[in-house]
Amino acid sequence: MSHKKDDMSTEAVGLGRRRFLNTAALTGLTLGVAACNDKPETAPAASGTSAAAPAAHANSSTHLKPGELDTYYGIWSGGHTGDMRILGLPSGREIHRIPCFVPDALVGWGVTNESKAIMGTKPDGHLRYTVADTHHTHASYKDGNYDGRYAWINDKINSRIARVRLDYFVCDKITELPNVQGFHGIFPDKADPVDPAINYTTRVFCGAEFAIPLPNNGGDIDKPEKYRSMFTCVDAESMEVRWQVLIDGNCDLTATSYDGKLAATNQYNIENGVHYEDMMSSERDACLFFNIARIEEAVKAGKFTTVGTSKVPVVDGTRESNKDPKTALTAYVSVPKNPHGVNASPDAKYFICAGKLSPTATVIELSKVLDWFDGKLAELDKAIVAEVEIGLGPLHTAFDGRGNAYTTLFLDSQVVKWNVDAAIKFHAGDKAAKYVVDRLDVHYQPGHINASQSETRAADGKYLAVGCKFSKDRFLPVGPLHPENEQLIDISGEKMVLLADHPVRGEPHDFIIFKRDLLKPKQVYDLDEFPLATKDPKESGVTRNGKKVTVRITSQAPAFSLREFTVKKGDEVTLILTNLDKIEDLTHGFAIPKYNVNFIVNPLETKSVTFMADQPGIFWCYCTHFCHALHLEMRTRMIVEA
Ligand code: K7E
Ligand code: CUA
Ligand code: CA
Repeated sequence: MSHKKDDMSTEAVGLGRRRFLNTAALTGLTLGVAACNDKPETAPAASGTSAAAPAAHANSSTHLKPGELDTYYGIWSGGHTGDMRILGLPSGREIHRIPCFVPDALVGWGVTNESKAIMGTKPDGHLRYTVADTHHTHASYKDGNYDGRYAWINDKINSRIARVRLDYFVCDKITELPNVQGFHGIFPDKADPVDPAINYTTRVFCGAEFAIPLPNNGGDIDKPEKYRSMFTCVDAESMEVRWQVLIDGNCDLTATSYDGKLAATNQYNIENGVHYEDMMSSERDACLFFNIARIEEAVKAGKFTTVGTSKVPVVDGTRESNKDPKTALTAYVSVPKNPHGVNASPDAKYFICAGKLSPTATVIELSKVLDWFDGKLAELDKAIVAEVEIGLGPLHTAFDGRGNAYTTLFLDSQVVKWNVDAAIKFHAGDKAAKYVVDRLDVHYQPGHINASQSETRAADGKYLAVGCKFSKDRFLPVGPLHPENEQLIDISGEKMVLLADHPVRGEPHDFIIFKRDLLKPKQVYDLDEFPLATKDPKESGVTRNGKKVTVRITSQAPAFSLREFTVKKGDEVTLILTNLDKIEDLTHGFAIPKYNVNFIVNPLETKSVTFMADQPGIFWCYCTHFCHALHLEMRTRMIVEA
């Protein structure tokens, strides 16, 4: 098909409903207003779509009886709350929130010294950042499936990546990426490109969205043609930045191949435009591939520069410098138009880019991209094995492990199920190949989509979750701010069946779903993990070193080890609390009125807080977590002498 036809011209699509929405969408874009503010057509019985009403059998599959456990974990990005949410599926119950980038009063995230050290502080001891915007979360791999070690999540605002330990479900490291703004897509590698023995995640790739002057210190402000974005590799263990690649375009999502050789990011602004009309001026942008082994060879050989005060090696991955396949570090595969999302198929063969401003999905065969790097494929564009129309505003794609892809259609408010092999046949000229298998109306304007085990070799094609950006009329009205609507769909059969609506606070964006037996969380800490632990209640007490005072306390229901402790006005107090209760689910809290202190300690956990004793008086430090029949009585008295 001609590339000209891939744009959002009304001729490109035949159906009346789509023609209508198409026009509206284009108008909306031109005006710079989200087209989806218009109430979309919602007729669930639109011909050619599955009925939106749940099938009779569907209810039983999401409703768990009291006491029943879910069969899948879902890891959801928390959006503006800056946390990671743990859901049980298929029930959709939210089980846990793991604070990462933003303070959290329950656990004392951003209050305790340990969490502040992870989050990062200014010289005055205050948190460096208190806002975040998380989008994408992915977990570590081994043998092409999740191995339960880590999950990572991005903060777009401040370009931070957080790592969550999946044994304790806590954030243990945060790294701020240098030289970038709008860090967006994130994906761990699945193997090492050179050493086959390393069949697990050792790198995390991070794509940045915005192009900025490099260094961004006041120079080149009026020279947007010099602004550039970067692609960053972070070490999965140390969480240090290994290297960066200077690129053209703005990164949306990131994907990685199963053999570790390739990473990719879809570029929607290959025009390097500053305004949106510039960003959509070209009919095609790019899916940008990174040859990981070559990049790391270049870094090893010293073929890199650095930017400003950053010491991170930066290699040149711009289009102009990488035209010769024999030496190229990157490959820009041309895809239409302002593409959104790039996703790796579970058979390890393809990356799929959705067109967003083109009604198409593009299928890129990874072995052919490698052939190009090896000089065996003359034209890089020949790595595209399908580019097929699927509907309006395609964004993200998930897989069922049976050869089908499921792509969200933002403008059509649909999920389209399409067969990848049939699409490839159609693209090759077999016009009888029917690649669209099913369409399902969703509610409304879906963005991310993921299926159970979708981006692993163990894709099992059971459940599909869709993050709908608009909920409109699906929940009780609560004023102007509507929740988003996470919809769950049964994809075990030929037709998709809508199972459930769940309201969520905006805006989760992305999530993964996997079998519960892949995780073996621990429910009690090990005191040896905490250098500050007070192992014996007899070690409790107050020690003074000039104006610095250390208070050691332990908790064992229903009492703290100290009934009271005394400090002086003007002291810098460090309070270390160790929970010596060692049975599951016995958490204590510690709150100090007027001192802005509140945190919890889980079984055999130690945390500390440091504050200035600037207000004299009596302060009842109380347990905040209902732990015992004598929970209300569980207190200690802080006496601050004038
Ligand atoms: Cu994951 Cu919007 Cu951040 Cu798509 S990107 S929705
Ligand atoms: Cu300890 Cu409540
Ligand atoms: Ca563009």
